[in-house]
Amino acid sequence: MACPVKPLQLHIIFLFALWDLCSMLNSGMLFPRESSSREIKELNGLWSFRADLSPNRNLGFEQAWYKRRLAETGPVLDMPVPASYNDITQDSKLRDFIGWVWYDREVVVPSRWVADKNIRVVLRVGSAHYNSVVWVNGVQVTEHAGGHLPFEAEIGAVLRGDPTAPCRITIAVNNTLTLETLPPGDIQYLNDPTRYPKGYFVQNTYFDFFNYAGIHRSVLLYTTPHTYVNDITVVTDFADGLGVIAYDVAVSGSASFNASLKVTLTDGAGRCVATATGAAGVLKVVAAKLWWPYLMHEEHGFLYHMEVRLQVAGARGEVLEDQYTLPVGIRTVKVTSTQFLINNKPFYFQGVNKHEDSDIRGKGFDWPLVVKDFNLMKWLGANSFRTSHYPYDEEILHMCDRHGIVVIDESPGVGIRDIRSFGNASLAHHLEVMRELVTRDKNHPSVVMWSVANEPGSEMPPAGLYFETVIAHTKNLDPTRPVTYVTNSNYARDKGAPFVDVICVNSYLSWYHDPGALDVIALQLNTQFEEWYGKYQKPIIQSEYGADVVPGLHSDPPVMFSEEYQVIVLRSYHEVFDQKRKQYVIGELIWNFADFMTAQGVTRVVGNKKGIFTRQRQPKAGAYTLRERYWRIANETGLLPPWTKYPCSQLRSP
Ligand code: BDP
Repeated sequence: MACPVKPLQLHIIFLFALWDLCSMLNSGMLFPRESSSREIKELNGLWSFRADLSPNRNLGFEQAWYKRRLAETGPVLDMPVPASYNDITQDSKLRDFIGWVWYDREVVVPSRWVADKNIRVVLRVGSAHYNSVVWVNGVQVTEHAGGHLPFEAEIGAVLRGDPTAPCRITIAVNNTLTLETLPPGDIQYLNDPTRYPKGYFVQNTYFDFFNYAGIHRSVLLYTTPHTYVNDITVVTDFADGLGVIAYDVAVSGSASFNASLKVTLTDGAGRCVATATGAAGVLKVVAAKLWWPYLMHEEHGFLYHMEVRLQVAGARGEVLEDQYTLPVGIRTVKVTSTQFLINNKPFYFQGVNKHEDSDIRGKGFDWPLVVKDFNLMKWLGANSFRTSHYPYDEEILHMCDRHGIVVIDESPGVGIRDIRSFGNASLAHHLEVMRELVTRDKNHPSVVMWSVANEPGSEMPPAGLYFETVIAHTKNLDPTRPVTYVTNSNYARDKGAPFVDVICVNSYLSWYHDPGALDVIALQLNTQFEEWYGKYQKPIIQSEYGADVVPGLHSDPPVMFSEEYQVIVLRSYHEVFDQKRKQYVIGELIWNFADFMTAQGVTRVVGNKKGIFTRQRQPKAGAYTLRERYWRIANETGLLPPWTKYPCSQLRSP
């Protein structure tokens, strides 16, 4: 008997039902895009800035600085947005400041936006570290807990309250980390009056990067019509050349009940390849072009464009429209006990770990840096990176989609090591952060796996239930992607490993363990892999390995911190990777792509120097070692067309 629904569709509809049932991702966080119905006004540039230096850091709230121009409350500085504020001035107090800082600026809002009640005016902050409160003309419009992720507020009502007033936006940001924030930290008061001045405190953190703060990503205003596309979810699959995109559109606004929706899919040349109607449906693409990773296919990073057009009848019978276009890549991801499959083909992560970090800007988004980093990754032959140790700017993920760079998308759950950070309040916040992260990044084809944490105290008793809960929650939010966390714990005592899909393990052999002993790496790494695989039978990624290098420091025989030492560490690891990647090792991510700033301490010489590039993005010897290796692996797969083949002899190696 003919089956009315084909198995492929059945599979995808099942995944979707699961997604719908569990995720409740209805409140969307669509990336702001201009369209015939949406406008954007960027608010990047110079803002007024004032750190609250009062002993309890609360003067700004006590004196209600949000009620007037910040410049009227006291002395202000020019502060660029986006940027971390820490390295902008010559003041070390500001570099290491903990507490509330205040930003404000006035904005000219097009009068049309204010006059037309059918227009929603939304204020969006790409990210601010870490906790923020936002006011418009003295009225609080939103607050948000946590950095790295966007938040927004509809401000039309405030603007219309007094259309003649200039629109003043005030944002207060607090970088204090507590045992219940992500990442966790804690404030320690040092009360010995013979050693510290009164009220002296320090911010302890459990991660190895500088605690940069401020408004790190774009701030903008955007408009939508009153009834609007609030969210879109797509899940893709394919079989026998037929691509399938199951979509679900969440509509919000007073007239959402009588909205009609048309969905049109176009290919790279703008040709329409599929259409559908209704808030949920399936687009079928004949002879579909799949989304492939860089170096896995000649045409990597292929994207279709899915235009969602929503129509509702206005009060006078006129048609009101909203239009949003989402880039979509058709691809699948699966994990077996030994492989990571993209489009049913084994994928090997030959990649890097990164940081959002650079001179002067700190963690502030910067296009030249982003584009330079993509050029370097492609030069290196890297096909992937992990967003260690927090979600990166959405523009970076768009670049990954377009360039076919595969992403392990990590939450800011870095350094959950104090037993008190496994309590209910921390867990609730972690679940909320995962919800925000999946909501933001679920449609990126480049994102193939979620990482819920880095190097937590996963041997501690509460870690089992904690990670079982966070991982199950993430799988509920997104049943289509594997979930992991990155561990450096002992394989036999790791409490969360039973719940992850892929084992991601960090080790620093001949560095933190057996420093200087290069000859133990191969043996110990082999043991590491055999033990983890033996116990869990899950594929393994070496999610960090590496060695610090002071650029330009040479030594033969190699000693720690020299360029030669890093090269030998890398080669010793590679030897073992080459044996194990024939079995169950599915990837290697160098620590780190580039040198980055850390807190001051006796183990760090102006930051962490494990980069294969300097902080200014110049290659160290290790970069050439890795480049030679990555291109050799890429060429081995036999998938590359001749134009990408790099004869290894042309690659310089020290
Ligand atoms: C790992 C951490 C990473 C550090 C690295 C190092 O995951 O954040 O920067 O060690 O010490 O354990 O270089």
